[in-house]
Amino acid sequence: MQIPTIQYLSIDGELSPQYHSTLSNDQIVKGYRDMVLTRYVDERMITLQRQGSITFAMSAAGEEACSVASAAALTLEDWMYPQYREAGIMFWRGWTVPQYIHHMFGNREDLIFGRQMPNHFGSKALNVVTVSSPIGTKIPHAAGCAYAMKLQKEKTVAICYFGEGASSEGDFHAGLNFAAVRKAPAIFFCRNNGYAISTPSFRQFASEGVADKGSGYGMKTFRVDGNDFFAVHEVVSQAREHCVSGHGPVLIEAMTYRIGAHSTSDDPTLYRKDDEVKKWQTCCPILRLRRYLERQQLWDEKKEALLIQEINDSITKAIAIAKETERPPLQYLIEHVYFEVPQSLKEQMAEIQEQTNHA
Ligand SMILES: Cc1ncc(C[n+]2csc(CCOP(=O)(O)OP(=O)(O)O)c2C)c(N)n1
Ligand SMILES: [Mg+2]
Repeated sequence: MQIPTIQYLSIDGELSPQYHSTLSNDQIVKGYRDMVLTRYVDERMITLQRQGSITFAMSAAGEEACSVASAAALTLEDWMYPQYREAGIMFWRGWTVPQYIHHMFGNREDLIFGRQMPNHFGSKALNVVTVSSPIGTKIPHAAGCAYAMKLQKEKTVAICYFGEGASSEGDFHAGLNFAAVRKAPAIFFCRNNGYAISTPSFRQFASEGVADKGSGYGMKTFRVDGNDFFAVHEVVSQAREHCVSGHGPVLIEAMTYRIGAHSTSDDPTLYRKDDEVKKWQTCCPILRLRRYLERQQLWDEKKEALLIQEINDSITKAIAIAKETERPPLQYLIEHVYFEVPQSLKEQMAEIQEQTNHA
């Protein structure tokens, strides 16, 4: 049985009459601004990596609606478990450009003091659990977090973002099954962007998609156009309502496309055709929302030019400051992790310090 894809916004920015927005114009404009900001920050970070200023960068190009529109449907008390293409959730929740760029440099102002790779952000204040590289490992964590919320009778949800590639991990199956059986208020948000690095989704699973698996585990499931800001917002709002009403978890498969490379360590020209990328560029979630805003006379060329100027200036300023900001002290490598630093790590640190002194 084919699960239909929910869509409300056409490529030309026309909204379906069946859709009734619960978003204010201010929220829609904020969503647009945060999506554009995500796109520009990503582009500049890739350039910085090429210049040798940062070690690594990943981009959410083409997938910005997934993070920003879903974040817009949640409350600040809801916990988020992002993968690494979800910078948009950070901007929606109020992270500033300098905070993001300090993180990308892993310097002393980075909240996690460079202990993680770039794009592996997190913030306790924003209820965003730090990204970790091993794919899919956050899925059972989010299921457990949601179950704890249920036991504590909190009217909140935990959302976990991952790619379609993560659905091949054992953690995906364990996490979904646990959440379904325990009726945990968890939203599993799968960005099906067509690829897991170089592996196309048709080589990833024999099922029609990821959504079928939600039905298999007995949970409410949606498939949505992931490049449609309104449709993503609507299904996440409905999923949240379903969760907090005690009906158990929800799986969302957001159909989208990774326009850029997997990361700065990848060359996608080796495994996919340019035509495919060009086709998807016409469905760009940012362009679609801009066309909608222009139709509503909420946006125009002048506002666009001002926004781009503002974003570029803030990024340029933040990069200059991040470049001048000290690295975290070396001993932070072993501090703030254990309650008491183990002897073996103290010895390793002494060895590193000795070598640094002689260098
Ligand atoms: C357990 C594990 N296996 C392999 C990797 C290497 N790896 C990093 S990202 C990635 C692809 C993930 O694809 P997907 O889940 O579709 O997310 P996307 O990058 O497309 O957003 C792989 C295989 C990893 N980080 N962890
Ligand atoms: Mg993928």
